[in-house]
Amino acid sequence: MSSIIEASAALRKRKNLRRGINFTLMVVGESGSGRSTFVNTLCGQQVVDVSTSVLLPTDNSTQIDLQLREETVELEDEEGVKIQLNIIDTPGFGSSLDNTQSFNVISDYIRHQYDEILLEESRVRRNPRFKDGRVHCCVYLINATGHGLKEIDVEFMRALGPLVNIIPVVSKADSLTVEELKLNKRLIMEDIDYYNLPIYNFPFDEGALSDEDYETNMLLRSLTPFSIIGSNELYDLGDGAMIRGRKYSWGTLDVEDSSISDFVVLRNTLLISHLHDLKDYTHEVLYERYRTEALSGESLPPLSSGTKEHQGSPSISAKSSLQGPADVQSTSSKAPNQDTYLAREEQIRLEEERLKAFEERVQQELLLKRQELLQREQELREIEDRLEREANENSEVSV
Ligand SMILES: Nc1nc2c(ncn2[C@@H]2O[C@H](COP(=O)(O)OP(=O)(O)O)[C@@H](O)[C@H]2O)c(=O)[nH]1
Ligand SMILES: [Mg+2]
Repeated sequence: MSSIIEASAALRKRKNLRRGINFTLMVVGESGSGRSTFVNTLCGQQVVDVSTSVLLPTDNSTQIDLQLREETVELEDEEGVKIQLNIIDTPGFGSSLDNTQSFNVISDYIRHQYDEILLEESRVRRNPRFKDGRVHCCVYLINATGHGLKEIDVEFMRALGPLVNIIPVVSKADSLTVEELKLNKRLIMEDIDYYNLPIYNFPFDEGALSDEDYETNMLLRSLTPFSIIGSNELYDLGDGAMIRGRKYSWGTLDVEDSSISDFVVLRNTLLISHLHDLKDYTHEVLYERYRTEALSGESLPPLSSGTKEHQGSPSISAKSSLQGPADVQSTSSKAPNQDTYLAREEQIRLEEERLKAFEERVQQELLLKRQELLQREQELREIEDRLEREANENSEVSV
C-alpha cells in the first residue's frame, strides 16, 4: 500500500516538474525606473526590449495611459524544476498628472483575476483548462535618489497593498554611495512604518516556522527595501567568464555582487525561497479576504487596513491629485476629514461598481449556459426528427 502512495507521490512530483510552477510577478515603477532592465536581469535573458521602453511625456499636458504588458518566460532551477514566470510590466505608470487612473487599472486587473477564481470555484463543472492569473507579487521600484518615499509611492502601496504582496525595491542602487544607500533605505522604511503601508513583510507564525526560516525572514526584513542594480549587457572580464554588469570608467560592476546590492537576495527570495510563501499568502490571506468581501457584499475596513495593522495612521486622501513629487510629510499632516470622507464615498462607489460588474458577469454566464442548453435541446430535437424521418422512410421502403 505504502509503495503505491510513494509511487503516486513520485508521479505527482514528476508531473509538477513537467508542468512547472506557475508564478505571476508584476513590476511597477515610473518610466525610466529600470523595470525592463530588472526583468531582463532577473530572467538572465532579454525578455523585454529596452530600446522602446522609455516613455516620457513630451510636455506636461501629455497624458500617457498605463498599459499592462504580459510576457511569459520559462526558467529552470538547478534541480530541473521549471518555473513558468508570467511577468506583467506596467509601461506608462506615473506619467500622468493624476495617477488615480493608473492605480485603478492595476487594481481592477488584480481584482478581475480574483473574480475569475471566484467564478470558477462556483462552477458545478470545473474547466480543466482554467488558468489561475492571480498576481503573486508586485515588485515596486523606488527612485534611488529620492529621500524616502514620494507621494505616489505612498498612495500606491496604500491602495494596492491589501490586494497583492508588494515588495518595495530601490532600483539603480549604483547611483548612490554605500552611505547614501543606507540612509535612503532607512528613510524609506521610516515612511513605510509611519504610514503603516501594507507591504509584504515576510509574515510568520512563530510556532510554525523552523529556527532557520525565522532567521531568514528576520534577515530579509532587515534588508527591506531591497536595493538592486540591473543591466542588459554581458561583459567578458578576461577570464572567459561572462558577467552581467555595468561598465564605468573605473571598471565593471557585477550585478550579482552581493556586497553592492541585494539583487541576488531578491532573486532567490522571489524564485526560490519565498515563491511558495508568496503564492500561499496570495491564496490564503489576500484572496480569502477579497472573497469574503465579495460574497458578503459588505466592504471590509478601509483599503489600507488588513492583517498588516493600520490603525492610527494618518490618512492621505485617495483622491488627492498627484502634483509632482510633493513632500509626503506635509501632504498628510493637513489631509482634512472632508477629503477622507469623500475618498471613502468614492471607494464605496467603486466597490459597488465592481460588485455590479461581478453580478453582471455571473448573469451573463448563466444566460450563456441557458442558451447552450436550449441549443443542445434543439439539436436533440433535430436528431430525433431525423431518426423518426429515417425510420419512416425505411418502413415505407420495406412496405
Ligand atoms: N545606473 C543604472 N542604470 C540603470 C539600472 N537599471 C536600468 N538602468 C538604466 O535606466 C534606463 C531606463 O531603464 P529601463 O529598464 O528601460 O526602465 P523602464 O522604463 O522602467 O522600463 C536605461 O538607460 C537603463 O540602462 C541600474 O541598476 N543602474
Ligand atoms: Mg520598460
